[in-house]
Amino acid sequence: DRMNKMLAIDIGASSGRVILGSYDGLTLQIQELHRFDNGPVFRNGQACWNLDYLLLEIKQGIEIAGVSGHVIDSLAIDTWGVDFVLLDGQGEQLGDAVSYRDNRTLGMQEKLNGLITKNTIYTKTGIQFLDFNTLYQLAALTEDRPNWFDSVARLLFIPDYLGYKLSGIQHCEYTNASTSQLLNCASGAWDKELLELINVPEQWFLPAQSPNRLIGHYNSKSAGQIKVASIASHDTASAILALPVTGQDTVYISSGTWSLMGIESEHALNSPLAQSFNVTNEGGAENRFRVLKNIMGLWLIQNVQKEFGDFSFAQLVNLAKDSDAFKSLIAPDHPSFLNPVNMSCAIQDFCRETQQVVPETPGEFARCIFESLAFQYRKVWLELNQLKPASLKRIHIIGGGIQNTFLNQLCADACGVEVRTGPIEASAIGNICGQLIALNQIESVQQARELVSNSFPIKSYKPSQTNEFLSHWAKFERISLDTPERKN
Ligand code: ADP
Ligand code: LRH
Repeated sequence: DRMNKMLAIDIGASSGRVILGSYDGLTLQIQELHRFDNGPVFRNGQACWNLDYLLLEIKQGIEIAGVSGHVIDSLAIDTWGVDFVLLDGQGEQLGDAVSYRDNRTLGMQEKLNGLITKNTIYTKTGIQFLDFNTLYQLAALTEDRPNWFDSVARLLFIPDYLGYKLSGIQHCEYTNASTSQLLNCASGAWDKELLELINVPEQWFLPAQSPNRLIGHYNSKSAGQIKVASIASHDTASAILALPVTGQDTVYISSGTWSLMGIESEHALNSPLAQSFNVTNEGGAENRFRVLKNIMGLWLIQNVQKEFGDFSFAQLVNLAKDSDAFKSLIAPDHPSFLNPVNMSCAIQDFCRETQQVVPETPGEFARCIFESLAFQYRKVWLELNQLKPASLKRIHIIGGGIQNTFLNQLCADACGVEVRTGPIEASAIGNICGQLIALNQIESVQQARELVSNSFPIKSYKPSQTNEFLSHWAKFERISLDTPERKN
């Protein structure tokens, strides 16, 4: 029998890659064919995504596969959540693809609070309150009402839009649509009341369809006609599909630009306790829920890296190791870190305003960021343990961030449990497994996870310095509460 070959087009907030997956019926192998930078760009005064550039890079990656002689069964796209493109009646893009980091949503949550209770929104959608949810982005847009607004015929989320540009097919995939905070978590349908509240017609949306199905074709120059699959197109959903464990005793962290930390559940956990932790219930493959929290993640170090210029991530990790422990801590999720003009200055301001030592060197910044993330992991670990008492045994980290072995160890130390890591390219691997399901080569998420576990190595980290973390826990709690105002 010949191998199945699939292309995963996985675009995170910091980089995009085209990865070839080869499946021989027993194991899966991956090979990176193309990698390109991604990040917010400024357009018309707003933080946006450069989708034309991303499309060119995607097409280039597909041609690399063709020119290398690979016969490709299918391809599929996953990206970050919440953001979207609007189309007119002719299917042409209207306005820019504004990034979730743009500040147009400032104050929108408060505005909607006057019209509907947070409790109603949470009970309906199960989605965590984040300023940048599609709900608040659309509220900001309808308030702005640019002159093209009345011409809108369709809203496509970013991966659906990129898929449309390849295949001509307009589609709405469920896992990514669920991040909008506009889907009802019980029915999976668009919530009419929420849409009316923000003056958005329901016709803009297609019904959200569960992933792992074939939806169209792409005609490439060198690889011929390739099937286009719809997989769990929210990158985090694909990453969690590729978790090499099937038990219910594991907390995952999908570690990249964001750290998405949580558990999988058959049912949405949208109780008042869950709401008090602002835990989200995003949709997963096979109608499972991703009960998780967003943590600001490696975005913090990405910015510091750019500001200091000369250091690789590996070098910053080494400098952090050589710096003093527990000198300065930040609350990673503080709004002042979402899109600051200068991250290093925002961190210094935070430390100054909370009466701590102010970091100055790259190593001191990196140490502060990694330790603070580890403390935040502990905070969320404790909350998840309250939602699932006595059942959680370890943490499993996937994604590019696991190359930071120092942070993996800090996570084990701070949480006082074993941490396992791998694979690195979890989103791309989950994307490929989704295609294998669409191609009828494997049957289920369970089988996908067994395949991942048989194909990629896993590392283990045992907790060692938990007492040191515990002795600074009260300080972390203090600075987490005592937070300065958001500046923008
Ligand atoms: P995303 O998909 O959100 O763009 P990735 O999953 O690709 O992000 O993870 C990228 C992050 O992984 C980087 O921001 C960096 O912090 C971390 N990383 C990558 N390589 C290394 C390395 N060699 N050492 C330490 N950290 C690394
Ligand atoms: C991670 C991610 C995350 C979303 C954010 C917008 O890439 O998709 O799950 O909350 O980006």
